[in-house]
Amino acid sequence: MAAQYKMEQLMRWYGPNDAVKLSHIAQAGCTGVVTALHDIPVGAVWSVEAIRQRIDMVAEYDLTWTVVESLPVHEEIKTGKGQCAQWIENYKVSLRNLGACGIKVVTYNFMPVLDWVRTNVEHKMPNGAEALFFNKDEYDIFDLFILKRPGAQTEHSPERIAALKAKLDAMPADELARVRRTVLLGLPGSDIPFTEEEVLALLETYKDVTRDKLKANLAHFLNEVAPVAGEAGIGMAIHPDDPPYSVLGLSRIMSTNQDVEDLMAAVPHPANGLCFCTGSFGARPDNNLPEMLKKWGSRVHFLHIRNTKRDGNGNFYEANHLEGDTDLYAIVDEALAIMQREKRSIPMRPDHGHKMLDDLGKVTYPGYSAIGRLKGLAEIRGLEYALARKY
Ligand code: DNO
Repeated sequence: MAAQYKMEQLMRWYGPNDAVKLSHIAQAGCTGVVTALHDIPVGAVWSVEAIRQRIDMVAEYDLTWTVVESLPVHEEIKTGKGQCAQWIENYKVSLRNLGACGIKVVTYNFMPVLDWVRTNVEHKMPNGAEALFFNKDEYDIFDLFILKRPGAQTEHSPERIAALKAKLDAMPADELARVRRTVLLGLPGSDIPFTEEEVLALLETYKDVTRDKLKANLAHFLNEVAPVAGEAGIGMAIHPDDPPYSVLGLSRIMSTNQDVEDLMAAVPHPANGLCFCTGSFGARPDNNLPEMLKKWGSRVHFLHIRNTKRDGNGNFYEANHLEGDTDLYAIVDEALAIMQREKRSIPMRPDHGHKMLDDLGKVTYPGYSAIGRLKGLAEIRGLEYALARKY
């Protein structure tokens, strides 16, 4: 006997410009892709026509598209300012259109200004493969001396600022340029980084948005859209903060178990759920991932599986899937238990992977080269195959 319900194996695809082709994803053994209409400006409606066109494109390779990542949330929804109400109405229309086309899960995040942040997307592993890295000192150097964010100086001791300044002075120009370029990337599906001016202008709009206010704005958004999603047959899946702590002096509100608890209490609608990203939640030592997955299992609409290795000083790199701080054996075991209990398959994608082998010379989205993700997928698949015998 083996488990009846297994994870649905998907891979992210950035669309027709992605160096990783649909044929590659099909050859990896996936049944579908996770994608988004990245060309549509944030906030604008996704039409049925545009959604159908993408579904048909993917279907040519016998792949499905049922999980969106992301339907982005406009910054004015996060700040609760400007055209907030209009952007929420647009979001509802997009959800109805997506539901009418058979989409089942919509992933989004509520991270202010920047999506994910790293300081190096080409960190050399001892074996020559490349990993994504977040270095706290380098990030603070960017914040203090490149972005020169107002208020940043007050967040550190004078000793730390002096030490960081000394580190900055000793840094080769190309390394500094790499940090700047990488932190400003922050936009999935785009290779056009922000400028410092853009970031500072956006930060201004968050000036009076306290942590409680940001949480209230998220709850307001979800109270509006979750019923619409529910009617459209869609589960909303919020992506945790990455990294799961404050960036640019801004609050982040989806980093811990308590944050999940607050969100579920504020919006009990069953369409309000999680994209359980083991890499993002796992970058914090105080998050117990197997316990969190167990607790929120019925609200997990989508799984991102990857691993990180922390050093205790706020630095982490993305480790091989089975080698970081998170116990993926326990995670996959728990996912199998949830799926059998609830009689459903949870969509899953191997999140990120090292850049390796023939991919090393290619231009790919950071974290999203083909071979590293295929390796991760194969390992997760093997783990699930073995564990499924228990059920
Ligand atoms: C990074 C991704 C994120 C994620 C968004 C979801 O690799 O996991 O960019 O797609 O935060 O909205």
